[in-house]
Amino acid sequence: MEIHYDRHHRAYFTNFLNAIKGTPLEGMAVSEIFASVSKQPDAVRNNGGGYYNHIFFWNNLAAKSAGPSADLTAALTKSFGSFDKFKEAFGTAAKTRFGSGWAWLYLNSDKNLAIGSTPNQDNPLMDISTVKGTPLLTLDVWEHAYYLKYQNKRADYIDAFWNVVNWEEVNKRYSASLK
Ligand code: MN3
Repeated sequence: MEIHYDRHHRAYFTNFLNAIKGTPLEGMAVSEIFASVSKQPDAVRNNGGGYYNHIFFWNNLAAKSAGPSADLTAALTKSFGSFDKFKEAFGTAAKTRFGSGWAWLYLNSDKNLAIGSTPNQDNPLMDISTVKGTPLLTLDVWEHAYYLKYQNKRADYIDAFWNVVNWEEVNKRYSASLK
């Protein structure tokens, strides 16, 4: 985690700042940049995504994991059948993302919960993403996220993720996304 945070994440942050330096993007919110990222150089897409996705990921981790709120539980049940089925579907999205990328729980434009994954450092706020909406929960499935501890066992890393999900944060994101 220390290497992930202090080296990988820092590199995206530094490279993102360098990529937007002296351009109009410097004055824009990152969500605005993502909304038209298809018109930007790859350095903005990849490093901007790497910068944002990691912050979003750290904030949905906590030492102690409670659970989804009553409202979020009801919505998860409506969309996926049950909380366990949601975990299974999210896990499948994380396991089946070929190569490097991210798994997401997000709110789609119909205000329904959906699960998907993005390649590389793309995310659901980007205009070029096939998975679009308001992100609520994410898991980094780049090898750098798990290789030191789990080696090639991505599935074990995904199972362990459920012990450290910061549901309080996800609950807040969910209520905010409905407004
Ligand atoms: Mn990472």
